[in-house]
Amino acid sequence: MIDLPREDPTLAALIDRERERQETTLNLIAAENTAPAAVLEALGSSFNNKTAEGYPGRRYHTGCQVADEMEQLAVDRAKALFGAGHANVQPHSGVNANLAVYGAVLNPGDTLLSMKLSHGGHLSHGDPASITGRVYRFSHYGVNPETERLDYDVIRDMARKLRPRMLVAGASSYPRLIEYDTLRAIADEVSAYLLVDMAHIAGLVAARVIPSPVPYAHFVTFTTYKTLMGPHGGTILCEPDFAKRINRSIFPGTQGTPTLSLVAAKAVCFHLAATASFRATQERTLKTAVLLAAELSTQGYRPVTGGTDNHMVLLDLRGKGLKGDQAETALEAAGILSNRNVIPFDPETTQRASGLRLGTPGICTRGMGEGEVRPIAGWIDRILSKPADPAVQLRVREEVRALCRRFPLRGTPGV
Ligand code: DSN
Repeated sequence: MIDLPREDPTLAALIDRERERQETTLNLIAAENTAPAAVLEALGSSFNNKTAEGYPGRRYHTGCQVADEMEQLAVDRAKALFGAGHANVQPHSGVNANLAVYGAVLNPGDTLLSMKLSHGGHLSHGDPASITGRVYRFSHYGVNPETERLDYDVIRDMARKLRPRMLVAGASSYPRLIEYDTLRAIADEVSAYLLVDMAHIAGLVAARVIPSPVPYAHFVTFTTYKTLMGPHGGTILCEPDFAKRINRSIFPGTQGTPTLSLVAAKAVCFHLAATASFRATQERTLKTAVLLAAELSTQGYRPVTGGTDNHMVLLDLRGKGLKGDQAETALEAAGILSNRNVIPFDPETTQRASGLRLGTPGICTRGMGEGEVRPIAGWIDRILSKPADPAVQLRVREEVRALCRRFPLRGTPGV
């Protein structure tokens, strides 16, 4: 940074401290990642200065020739990356993307069927605390109490009874694959649309290391900053027949001018996600998550569903006599970042939670792999075995720092 320290030293110092925090801690927050420097450069580019309501070739401002070319590039790259018929790259966020899909084909008061937040779903899938839950009438399916996995027979029965206009799938704390073909068959049987929100797994899908919902869903939404390693923003993919309705639902339906610097950063992100090195990172992300679940299992922690098929591990801490908030705090003191999370049928509140969600995208992006996961699992166990012991936390903190020095972050500019 050149100008910021001079123009605004207070803010520059905060950026520097945040970079230092990220550099010296192990990020196991499943919803986070580190964007490459190229993505951040696009985010901080001249496109920030351009207002461009509308879409390429149909803007409400002049001077949009370059912006049009850039947005079209982002759209084409998103379509090619995921094999989609249409892409809208303007959503400011994943929630905006979901809102726009609902608004494109539903009326307020319509019935939808989605996964319960407490079983792994997302706020924007109709939770009462979200505007989505106030505008539409959502019912929710959960996981089977024995297997802790989706029970497609139950979902089918619910769909037959409810006749929802839309079936919503996708989750933020479900560590298993979702059967998109089965869900599409259920949706077709009851004449519902199928929306899959693949925010958490978009990078794994882009790298083709897990199955894609794109061939099965009418609509697919995702954020670009999680496994996909891009900027904070959303994208909608859909069949070409819905393109006009989706575009209108974003602008002017729910957003004004797109944040063009964000669109540019998404274009970079889609470009990088098509490379061999991105694919290698996603493969490592998957393998290390499976290993993390296995290592922690060996140490007596119970992964919900017994393991993982994706980048996250959801631990049930009840067998260890721990709550999620205690575990999260103790680990953070040692420089290991995670988050408390409710588990299916959790007796605790979301503030306490019986679970801890861990993810491997952050550590794999900085180059760590299976060799590093074993000691990390050991540190987690050492901390959680004595969660109130600052001496243990201090010792592990030093080991975490040493590991972080061996795998420096790339792409987080400091002062
Ligand atoms: N959806 C939230 C999460 O999974 O943590 C934020 O990305």
